[in-house]
Amino acid sequence: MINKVLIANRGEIAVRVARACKRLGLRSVAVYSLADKSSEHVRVADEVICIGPAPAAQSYLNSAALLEAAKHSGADGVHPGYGFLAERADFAEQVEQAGLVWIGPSPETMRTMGDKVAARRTATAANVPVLPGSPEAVADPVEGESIAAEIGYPVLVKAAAGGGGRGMRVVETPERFRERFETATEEARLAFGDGRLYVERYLQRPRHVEIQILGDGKGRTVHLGERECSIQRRHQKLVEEAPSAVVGETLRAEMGACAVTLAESVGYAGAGTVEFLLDEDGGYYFMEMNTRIQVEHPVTEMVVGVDLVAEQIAVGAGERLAIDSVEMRGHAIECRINAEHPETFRPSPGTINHLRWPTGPGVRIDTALYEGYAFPPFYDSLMAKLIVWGIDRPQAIARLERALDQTKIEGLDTTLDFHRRLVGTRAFREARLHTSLVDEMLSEPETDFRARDQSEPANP
Ligand code: MV4
Repeated sequence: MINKVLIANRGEIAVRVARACKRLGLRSVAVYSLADKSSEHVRVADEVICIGPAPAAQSYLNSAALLEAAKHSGADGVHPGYGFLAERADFAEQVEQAGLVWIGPSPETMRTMGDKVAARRTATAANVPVLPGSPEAVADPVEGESIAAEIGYPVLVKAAAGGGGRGMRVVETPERFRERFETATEEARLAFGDGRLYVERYLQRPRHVEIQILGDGKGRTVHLGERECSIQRRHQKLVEEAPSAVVGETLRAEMGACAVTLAESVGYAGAGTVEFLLDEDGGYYFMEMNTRIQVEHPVTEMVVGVDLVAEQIAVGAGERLAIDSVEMRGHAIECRINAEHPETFRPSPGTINHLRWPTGPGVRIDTALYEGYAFPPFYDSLMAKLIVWGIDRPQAIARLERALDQTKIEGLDTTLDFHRRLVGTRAFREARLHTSLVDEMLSEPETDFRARDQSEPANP
């Protein structure tokens, strides 16, 4: 049902998708902007088409140019990667109306999950735990305040059209409710053209744990375990791992069943992620569902041995899922290596004048970098993902330390030094992770984040 895949993306994920196409015996078409003529993703695809100038709005977000490229190349499937148009239901609809296969769930499912109020309603209907909150968007601050009083403070007001933290405000006390509600409404209107808000009990320092699912839309859905994604800064994940140190077999089975039930309730076809917040008492609560392949999918691949992108394409092509259930084996950790300053995280584009990658058992690099490449300033700053696997978490950490030491990227600032520091902290080694950890590490380096005890062997 698919012979040729148009990859509507760039960088490492476009390279990743092209490789999966090759493995499946499908032809791939890369698209590129004028800033990306010499990008690696253009070199690994079977065919290439220029779709416009450097700014994403005129290239990778230009749906008309992408559809034209698909038509011109004779592609019959479109893989969106992550970011850009990956979660735009309207684009998915245009792809299907052009007679092409959208490699992802239906536009209707994307629309439901893209509206956080509808997603919460769907989760509630599927008996998936949600935090106490408003069942629908609240009409005005008065209604919001009365719901907040029932829930108890602190509460969080969140944009229905949101995600990624925009249009979100913590409210500590009733006196502050109206003001915070109004600023969040304005922010959401400005960012999304939709000011609707809902209210939830606010969890302080939660863990972010997400379940990977695959569905074929033909009656089979499986979960592939969880990823721990708590190590982030300003809603940008920096390190992800699988499994989570706090998720045992029972909790995994429970959260996995919730994710599968939710996916089945919308006839989910493709790869998806159900995000949960975990509190300190082992409670878990639905947060959002992402209808795309995610940056951090490799940690799941490393512990379950499934090629998620290949499965995603196969299901898109109309095949039934061949996977019954999976077992997680060992432990995987991913570090996102960004072209950013390791302390301020300021973007740092530039030319890679020296590059050396680590090698060895259980080491994987997903990247589109090469020596001499001028890393462009126009798109996101992810340069590479360093993924390690070990039989258990301590071995994975030992391999990660060695791999980070072996890696050399010269010519621009990178987050490598952040990762080297993070893996040495006691909080990380003891897996005491939560969503405020990085902020605390950067603001109070003397407390819990001093280097580990020197008596601890570096490579157990
Ligand atoms: C929350 C929360 C605490 N309580 N909801 C962040 C982005 C958006 N997807 C939802 N987010 C959060 N929702 C309740 N009821 C804390 C966050 C949150 C967060 C979640 C996951 C990873 C990092 C985060 C950083 C700050 C806030």
